[in-house]
Amino acid sequence: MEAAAQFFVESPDVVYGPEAIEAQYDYRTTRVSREGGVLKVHPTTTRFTFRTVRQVPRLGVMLVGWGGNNGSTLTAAVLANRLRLSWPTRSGRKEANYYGSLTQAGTVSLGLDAEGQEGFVPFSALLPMVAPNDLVFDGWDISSMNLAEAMRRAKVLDWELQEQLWPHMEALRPRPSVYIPEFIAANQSTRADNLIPGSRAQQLEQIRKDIRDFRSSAGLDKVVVLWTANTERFCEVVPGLNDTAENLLRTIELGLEVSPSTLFAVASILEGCAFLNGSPQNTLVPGALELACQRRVFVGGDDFKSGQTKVKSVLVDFLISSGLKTMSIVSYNHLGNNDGQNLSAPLQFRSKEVSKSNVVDDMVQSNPVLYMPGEEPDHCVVIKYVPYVGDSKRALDEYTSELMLGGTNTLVLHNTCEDSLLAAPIMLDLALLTELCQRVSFCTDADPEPQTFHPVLSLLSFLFKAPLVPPGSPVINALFRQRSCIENILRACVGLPPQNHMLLEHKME
Ligand code: NAI
Ligand code: DG6
Repeated sequence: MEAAAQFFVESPDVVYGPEAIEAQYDYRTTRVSREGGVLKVHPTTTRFTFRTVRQVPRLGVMLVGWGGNNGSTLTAAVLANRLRLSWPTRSGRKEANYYGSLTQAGTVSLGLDAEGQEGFVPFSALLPMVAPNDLVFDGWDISSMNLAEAMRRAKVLDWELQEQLWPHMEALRPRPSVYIPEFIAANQSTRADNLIPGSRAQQLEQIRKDIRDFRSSAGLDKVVVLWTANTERFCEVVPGLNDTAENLLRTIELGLEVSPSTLFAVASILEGCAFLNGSPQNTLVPGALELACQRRVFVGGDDFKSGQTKVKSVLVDFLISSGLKTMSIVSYNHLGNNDGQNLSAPLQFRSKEVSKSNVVDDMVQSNPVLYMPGEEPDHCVVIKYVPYVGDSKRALDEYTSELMLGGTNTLVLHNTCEDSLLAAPIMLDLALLTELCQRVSFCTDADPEPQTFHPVLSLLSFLFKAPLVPPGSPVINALFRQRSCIENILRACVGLPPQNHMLLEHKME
């Protein structure tokens, strides 16, 4: 990859110090109140000071499910880029890149020059970010396969690329993990040959030791933990069991019901490491969220937003915001990788169905002209396991909307692509953006005490199907609202106004 383009903001509000970038920023927003059926709108301005530490750390990423399709593909992608690999294919020579990563392959417009040309920089140039090629990987898997064998098992990458990567991945071995059979599909049991023995409390302790061991043996400043293991069934939230941090820790101590993913979340939080959940299940039960808030550790989730859902969160936003009344969404997909096999079991499918189904709620609720209170489109999600197609997922969608004067508009989409090649760059962005957020602090004129973002890191919503947000905060699913949130917060950190697309200077005589 090219080195990130550099830019500086020349403004009395922005100071580039040796340790940090400090920016004064006026946050202009509106507050709404309802009086007698009338909305009263109050513009407000809050003066913020953002501070971003410039020194990027040596960052380690621990993947739970490291030997899976996503885990092995992400590791391969970073190695292929670091080693600048290229390989022949039947359609010509390909070179390693980070396509699909918002931070590495997305850009931000910084404004217009005198000729009306826009100046773009990569997203990663907005603020100092860890370079993906510098990431160090480790992780756990219930399957003992080394990462080279796991890459071969995944059948995602071209053979020639696999051959080049093999010697670099052979020595990478997942650490043993926690296997509780009732949380994932029974068809996964043959993989489970790499397990942490002992009680839940001993398993928790072992995971914590693994994190500490990785941090010290690899000479890391920070570690982020990311769940990319199999989708689990939902876990019942039970008062006394997992509803508070104290109860959850006691549950682990007593060996009562806790999912493997929650055990990993608790271990990460106790080690002060951010934890991100790439699968749909409710890993971050209330007790885990409370623990994260108590320890001021970032958590994010749930379920990577990679393909079909990403398109849905653009298309339905487009339809409803254009004034078309979408009444039926039918999403069908089939895939043949191990994720698909796990999702062929009803309880694991149910976790995914829930996460895929709630993604248009905010768009429907945004338009009371079209939808009466409580009215919503039919929304059906089907997933089928078809081994032959492997990681190459097929997604078929049908959107039916009402037009004026009784008309009907039906859109049909068919998307085919390697699922893991969509997920891997999202995992990368999650690690890089989470780490960046750990270096940002801010205060306001009214509250000069520096603070960090809320531990439930909703800024990551762009990357998740079912974004977790702090209590009371709205859930945003619309993709470009989510993207604007990240872009505008990063812009604020260098004292730039939000991107408003008004181009007023070109609308005057
Ligand atoms: P995969 O089945 O290839 O990999 C999962 C790995 O997790 C396997 O190697 C398995 O042995 C391991 N595993 C299972 N339980 C474990 C445990 N308790 N501890 C450690 N390892 C464990 O699946 P893939 O395709 O890599 O997907 C991973 C997850 O990401 C799935 O939950 C999937 O639903 C989710 N996801 C994938 C997306 C994609 O586009 N590929 C998008 C959104 C979510
Ligand atoms: C079947 O849907 C497999 C799933 O794991 C998906 O591939 C994954 O959740 C991605 O879903 P989407 O809707 O973002 O493409």
